[in-house]
Amino acid sequence: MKRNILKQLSLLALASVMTSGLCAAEEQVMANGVKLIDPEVTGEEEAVLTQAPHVPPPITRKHATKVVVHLEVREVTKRLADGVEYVFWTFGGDVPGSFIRIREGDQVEFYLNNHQGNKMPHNIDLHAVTGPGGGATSSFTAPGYSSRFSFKALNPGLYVYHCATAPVGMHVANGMYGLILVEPKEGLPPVDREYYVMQGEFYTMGKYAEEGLQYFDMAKAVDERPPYVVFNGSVGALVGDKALTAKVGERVRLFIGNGGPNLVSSFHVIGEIFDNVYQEGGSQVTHNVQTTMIPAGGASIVDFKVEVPGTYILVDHSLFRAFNKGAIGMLKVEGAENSIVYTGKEVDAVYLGKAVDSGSEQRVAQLKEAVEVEIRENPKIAKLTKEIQMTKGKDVFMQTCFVCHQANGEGIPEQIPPLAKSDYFANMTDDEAIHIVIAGRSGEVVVNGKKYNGVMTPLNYLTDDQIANVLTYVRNSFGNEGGVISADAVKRVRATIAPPTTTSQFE
Ligand code: HEC
Ligand SMILES: [Cu+2]
Repeated sequence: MKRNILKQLSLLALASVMTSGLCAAEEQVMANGVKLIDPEVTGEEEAVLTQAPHVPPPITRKHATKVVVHLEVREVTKRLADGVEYVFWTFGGDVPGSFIRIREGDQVEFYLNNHQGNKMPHNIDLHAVTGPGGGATSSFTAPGYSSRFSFKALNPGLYVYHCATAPVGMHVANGMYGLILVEPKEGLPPVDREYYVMQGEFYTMGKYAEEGLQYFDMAKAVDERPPYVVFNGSVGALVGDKALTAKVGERVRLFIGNGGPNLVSSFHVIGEIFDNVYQEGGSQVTHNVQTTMIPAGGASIVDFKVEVPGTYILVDHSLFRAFNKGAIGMLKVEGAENSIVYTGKEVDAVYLGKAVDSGSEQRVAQLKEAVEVEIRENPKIAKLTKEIQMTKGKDVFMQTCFVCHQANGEGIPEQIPPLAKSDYFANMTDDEAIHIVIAGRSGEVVVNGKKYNGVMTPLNYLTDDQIANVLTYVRNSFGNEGGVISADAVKRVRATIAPPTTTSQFE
């Protein structure tokens, strides 16, 4: 690994010369001692990087400069959907990676920093780079190292960047992509709002919405069967209070990318028509477009004026991706009604929630809304919160406990003890109940006067929330009466139990 790095480093100067013909504004010394200076470039600045959906401010300067970019690779565990976590590999800590904005003719001095806490080497291929690998050959970086290379932004446009370390598809599937905008010399026409939206698929071992930490599934990736297709790295990243916003009369520009790694996006905003589309992120502008195609590893710039207030829904118009896999976002437009352009009621979040979610998710969403209504000093809150736990806990029960303890907790005579009206369960402390789920149980047990002698396997792969919810469900179902068990209690008990030798249900 280290040797490889050194080799890459020694190739750096050479690679950057090959990349751009002329190199960074500062003197670039070639192997033969000749110094190269880009006569077009004056000054130097640090690039402003932003996380989606934010975009760095438009470039106002009228000359090319040297732009220094420091981009840090982080491997982070984050939310993919409610109750679902994933280990994302990121450029800048989030999916998609930080938005980079430069100007045509700029000299970019690029530092790729691979955080020391990471496990994998990474590199970067920027489609805005002219040169071998788009920078990938010069930026292969081990954890705890930093690589530098330089390039000149020859072509204006909106470009994808991504990791190109083998297995490339996997690095991209884990979230290693972002956008770099090379503004044309004359700049882009001014608009009121600019946003950054990037689509990508996630290939998880579990089905869509299956709770817990999810691992990458190579077979599904090869078959191009993603459980998730999302905007900005997670289900709901642009929904509700995270929706994009605008005011009536404003012009909105979206920089849209598609990280893939496999699917082509049919990007559409329900209820809007794109006035201008820079197809595939290039310089050709078409007008009056309903749906624009964004290839994997491609991008598009669209802008449109918002004339009517309401909620506009961003989708991949391959609609099962939108309604069943997460490819949905929102643009909320506030302002005065314009009944000449449109009269009638708007699509609202609740309606959409019904289309998106499963039955129990709907119920949870409704209850959460009710909690918000009651939140002002009302004793009903505790009851509603308990109901949320029970609704979620039922899902866990039907996925996990039900095969043995049966749908109504009645158990199986002589084999599996009942949970319904179990005196044993009723007399058990919450901590003991938690302990059984995490660590399992075997040996003789007497429940309601009957002896059982079986094995309950440890269910330690369930999350703290899942265990808290399922036990709360069992405590208050099948004729049982009991209280609420919190995720904190589970966490506390889990800490007292020695970690299992196998940690995942996939082993
Ligand atoms: C693989 C089958 C299996 C699964 C899955 C399973 N259990 Fe059990 N469970 C058993 C067996 C068998 C026993 C009795 C163990 C013994 O004899 O010591 C038991 C005992 C119990 C007991 C104590 C005895 C009683 O009836 O009160 C509780 C509480 C319990 N399980 C809860 C759960 C919960 C909650 C889940 C789901 C999160 C679950 N179990 C999943 C098989 C299972
Ligand atoms: Cu990588």
